[in-house]
Amino acid sequence: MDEPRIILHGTEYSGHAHRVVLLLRILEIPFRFANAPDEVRRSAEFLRLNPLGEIPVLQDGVLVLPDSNAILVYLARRYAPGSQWLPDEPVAVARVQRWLSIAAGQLMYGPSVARRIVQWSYPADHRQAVEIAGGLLRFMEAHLAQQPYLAGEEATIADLACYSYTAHAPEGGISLEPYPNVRRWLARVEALPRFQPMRSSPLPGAAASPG
Ligand SMILES: N[C@@H](CCC(=O)N[C@@H](CS)C(=O)NCC(=O)O)C(=O)O
Repeated sequence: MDEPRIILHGTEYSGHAHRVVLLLRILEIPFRFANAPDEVRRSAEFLRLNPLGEIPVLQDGVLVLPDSNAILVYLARRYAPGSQWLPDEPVAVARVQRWLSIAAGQLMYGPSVARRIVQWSYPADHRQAVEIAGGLLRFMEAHLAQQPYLAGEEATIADLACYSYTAHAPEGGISLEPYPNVRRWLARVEALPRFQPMRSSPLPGAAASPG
């Protein structure tokens, strides 16, 4: 069988990589997943792909593109132009961008960091991460009372960007029980075509890092 044109460097515990996997599967784009744990990310070969040493990185032919949200934007425009996943209309695309910013902001420094602390002993302040997560989840709960998806009536890359670390917040000691609208939204994302869950974290200390 031919090698797929697209390679996604990530790990199975990385929510940043998982959001890209979700879109690749929804759009039925063939790809190869290249596992890139800590030691790979520190290699000279990987640092040539992303000098920041972070996953995910997408390779599409000669294109090398790091950063999960940049990759979502690229894939939506390149492989699904004019689709619901990244609308053209100015206000609609700005609404999507708002949630991509939240995914790189409060979602990262709240639920994602809390999970890294609990599962992989990441050196950061758990209390602060829980506080950030609480503010975000309360906002999402109110927001999702008004609309089914984060950027409006249809699923977009905003939902994919925010799904993985929200769904796995309990692995960071953050309960989703108080947030029924958030849980209904997670179920909507899980009902999207070819949805595949992210692997649950191992017990604390079982792996060096999420990636
Ligand atoms: N802004 C980046 C952040 C990605 C990120 O934080 N990736 C983590 C793994 S989930 C990473 O590779 N961290 C560096 C490390 O752990 O060595 C993105 O959205 O892709």
